[in-house]
Amino acid sequence: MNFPGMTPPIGGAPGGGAPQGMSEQEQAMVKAMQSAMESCPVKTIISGGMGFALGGAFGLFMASMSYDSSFTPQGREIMNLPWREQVRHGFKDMGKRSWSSAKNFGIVGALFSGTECCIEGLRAKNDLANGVAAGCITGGILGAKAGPQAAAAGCVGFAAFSAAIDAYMRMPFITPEDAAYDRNHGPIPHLVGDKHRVVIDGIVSRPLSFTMDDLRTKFPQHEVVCALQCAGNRRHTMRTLLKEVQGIDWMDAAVMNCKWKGPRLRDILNVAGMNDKPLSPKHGYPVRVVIPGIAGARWVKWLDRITVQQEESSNFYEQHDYKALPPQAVDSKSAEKYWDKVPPITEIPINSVIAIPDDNETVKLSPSGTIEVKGYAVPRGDQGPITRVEVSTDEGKSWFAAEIQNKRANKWSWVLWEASVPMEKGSGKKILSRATDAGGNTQQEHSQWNLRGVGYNGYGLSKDLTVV
Ligand SMILES: Nc1nc2c(c(=O)[nH]1)N[C@H]1C(S)=C(S)[C@@H](COP(=O)(O)O)O[C@H]1N2
Ligand SMILES: [Mo]
Repeated sequence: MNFPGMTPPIGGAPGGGAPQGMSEQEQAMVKAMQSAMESCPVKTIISGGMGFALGGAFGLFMASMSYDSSFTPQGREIMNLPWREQVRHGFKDMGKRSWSSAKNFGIVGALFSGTECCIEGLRAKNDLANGVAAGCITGGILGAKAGPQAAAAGCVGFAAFSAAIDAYMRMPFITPEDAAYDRNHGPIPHLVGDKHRVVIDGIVSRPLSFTMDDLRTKFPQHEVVCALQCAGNRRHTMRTLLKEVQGIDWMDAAVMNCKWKGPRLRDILNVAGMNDKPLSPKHGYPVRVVIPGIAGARWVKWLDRITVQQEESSNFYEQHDYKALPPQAVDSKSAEKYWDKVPPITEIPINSVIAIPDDNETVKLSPSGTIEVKGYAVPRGDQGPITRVEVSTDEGKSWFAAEIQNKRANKWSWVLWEASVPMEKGSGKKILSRATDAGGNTQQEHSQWNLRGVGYNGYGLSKDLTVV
């Protein structure tokens, strides 16, 4: 596993252009972010680096409460944490340290989440406003006994507080750019946004050309949260579990779940933003195609031309790569006769991956004999959201339901999940995961081997574990 950034792939790409790897530090950061995903909001906040805003909100909250319980000293301690410093050093043990103070917020937390739940039911929708409203009500109730003014301040303070929690908690669901994989068949062009144009030609009545400004201002702008996944995601598992394949040795993280923004192709075109920021050169600046549910290879970056035509593109990556060849194609030579008989990959199949624990790790059983397992799952095409993730610690004989964490999940996005599952002590142990989506697609133990190692979606696997 590797998550949610990536493992630097080994080996070159056909057509040149090695993909960008993550530094060790970046990978550590990704791991750390993952542990920050753990559910306690306070823990998350403290690790969050919401910095000034959060400190302020927290201060307001604390000040508004005539709430002299044992958490006051901890509250002070929380406010004194050097946020940025902490973030830089990773969240993990900070999470532990703040856990005890987190527990002291039990009442507040219960009240808060109860309120949020109700509001969510009423609004039948989960967005930032719910958290804010719940925060306001919680803060108001807590402050009420100190009078109307305190109640109002409590409302504002706690609402800000919960907005900050929410915003931060969402980070892992949305992959930040610096944790996102990138894949380039050639060198990254460093284009000048103001000079760039996208041409529309082919069988159109009037060929057109648009500037980036046109794309942003002449068409309604749309946003979509969805997973972008390389068709070669998990190729490493296919190669090691089934048989050698050709292609970059992607581990489990050639995937990112981001927010994309821009005009619809239907409204003439395309996309200009990623996670509320302009695209970076490696992700296609100034404009790329965004096709939710479809393999990354089709998300053309540095887009400069859309040609409307009646036949498939003759582009190399459309015709001579990114196809799931039949198993009879065992090498480049025997593959030749299949390229024009097999359709290009569009949808990527449903998948799940175990991020924690990692292969070869030693894990300690909890007093009740369970271990914590975490990962991601992506639906097939547009058939999400993921409705079920199950985990097995006995080679697939029995399965335990994992908890899906993202209420914001949609039909194209990934979900992050976690499970607490019983496990026997010993070495050479493995854990499996399997996901099901709203379309009823589910993972099988293995997927069919193909020469290019695309679309691997056998059970999520963490192996060679030592359980103590
Ligand atoms: N112009 C161009 N677009 C491209 C590619 C490329 O090499 N050139 N690679 C494709 C592939 S194979 C993938 S998986 C995605 C990766 O997008 P990312 O680099 O933003 O992760 O971009 C696609 N778009
Ligand atoms: Mo890809």
